[in-house]
Amino acid sequence: MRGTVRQGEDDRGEDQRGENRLIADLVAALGADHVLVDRDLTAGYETDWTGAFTGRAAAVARPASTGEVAAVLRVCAAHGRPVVPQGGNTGLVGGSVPAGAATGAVVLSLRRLTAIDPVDTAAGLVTAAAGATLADVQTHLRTAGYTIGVDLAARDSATLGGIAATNAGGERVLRHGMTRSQIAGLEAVLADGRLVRRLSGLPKDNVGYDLPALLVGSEGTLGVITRVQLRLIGLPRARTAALIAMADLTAAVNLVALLRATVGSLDAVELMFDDGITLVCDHQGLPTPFPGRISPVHNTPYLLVECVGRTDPADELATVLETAAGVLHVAVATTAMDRRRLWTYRDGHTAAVNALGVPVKLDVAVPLTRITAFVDDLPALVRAVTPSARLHLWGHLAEANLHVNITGPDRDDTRSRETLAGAILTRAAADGGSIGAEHGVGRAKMPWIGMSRSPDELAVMTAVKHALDPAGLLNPGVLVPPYGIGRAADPALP
Ligand code: FAD
Ligand code: 2HG
Ligand code: ZN
Repeated sequence: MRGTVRQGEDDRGEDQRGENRLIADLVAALGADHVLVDRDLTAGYETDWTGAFTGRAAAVARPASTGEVAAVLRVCAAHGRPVVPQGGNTGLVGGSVPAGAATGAVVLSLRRLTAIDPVDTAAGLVTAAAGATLADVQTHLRTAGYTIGVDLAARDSATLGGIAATNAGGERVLRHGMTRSQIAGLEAVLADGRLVRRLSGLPKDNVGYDLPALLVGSEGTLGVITRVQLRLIGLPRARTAALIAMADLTAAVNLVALLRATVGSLDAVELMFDDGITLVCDHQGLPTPFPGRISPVHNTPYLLVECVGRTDPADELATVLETAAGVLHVAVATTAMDRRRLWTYRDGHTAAVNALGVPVKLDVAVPLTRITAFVDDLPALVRAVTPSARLHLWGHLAEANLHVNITGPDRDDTRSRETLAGAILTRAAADGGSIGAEHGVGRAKMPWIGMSRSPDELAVMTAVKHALDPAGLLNPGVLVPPYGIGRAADPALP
């Protein structure tokens, strides 16, 4: 008995010495100021934006260059220590924090890599370090008369590296596609410190596998992105936004098709509902866009449509809206201030929902032909699991992407939360949809990944992961089952 206790003490002593050596090697690589171990300093890196995922980190490493990122990864590889890359920590699927299989990992924060290169107008590109925020890049470009085709409400904190790593969608996908289609190149460091750099800026460079495309959307599991090169878009001279209250969701879906077919300047079509707008108004102390509720009975759907062009697109949009079926009310905004006011109703949803408690957060795609039936059936699906739960719905209608948030179940009521998620994701998959439309899989969607990817596809993903990160150190538990040091072997391994 005493021997066993002593053995346990020996193990703990050895663990502590190992921990000390890891920290000492990280400090040797970055300096003591940029290796955080004090709980007060690490806490903000250990819990995700929603508050649903949390775990202790061995340390937070804050490199300031690609070379320092490589040094951190070499130290972690030598110690067999998992690494969780982190940008702005605005991710919504728990992939940016050291939770679950990544507990005890080193959080590798990219936030000190903030350099943005001068705009390359000849090539039509901008290159920036991974830790630059989307808002900083947008501001940098605006002064030169450009923008990029990615935009989302977390722009002030979300980083280019995080946006690339999650292949973020956002509010401009209709015209510009998701992040992957806007990335011209990138630089990344692999788990063992090797570098992949594809930043030539050449539009034609067709030599071999498209490694940047593979790293985009890899959620920190294949490499740490250190630089991102994006295609520029000329800043539109004129913009018009319109908030449109619709008779019902079917009319809204039909209007999307009509706008797509007839309004060349169409840039965004976002979906909200009356109760979501009311929630945002209550949360931010705003007036409702139209006086009172549109309908005392129905939860009226709204479209927020934006058009952009060299000349004012307002007339083009108005002409279509005047005769479109199911349009109840329209508020048009042409000035920057009025447009911002309308977008606040849209962009305020995530924060307003989080203020009610940690939501069950789902991000599905459902074919537009089935979306009305899916939305109609949701309240009963939710009630069947948690009668008192509150359902919040909004999304990117042109991409058939619905954000389904449910508040009510306690953060620790894992059973209700997983039953709810399972029921809704099963329905989305049965309708030919996706369980993860734009936020990624992270830790949150791992139990259901098999609903959207076949066993063969999952085996190929696992093989790719093993090829790039054989020790399984990068973001374990995300996208493929964890394997490697101290973990059960992955049964999917050959
Ligand atoms: P983090 O949250 O830090 O990380 C996200 C994932 O990427 C993690 O798995 C992490 O390990 C990995 N990662 C981060 N940086 C790197 C790197 N340099 N190299 C390798 N891996 C890395 N998402 C959308 O798609 N569309 C939206 O409309 C949208 N709106 C949002 C609105 C709000 C209010 C919030 C809070 C979030 C929203 N998101 C949206 C989710 C989130 O903002 C995006 O996924 C964003 O791209 C994450 O960027 P980040 O820098 O915060 O990454
Ligand atoms: C959005 O489009 C974001 O608002 C966040 O993707 C969605 O909070 C959410 O569920
Ligand atoms: Zn979204």
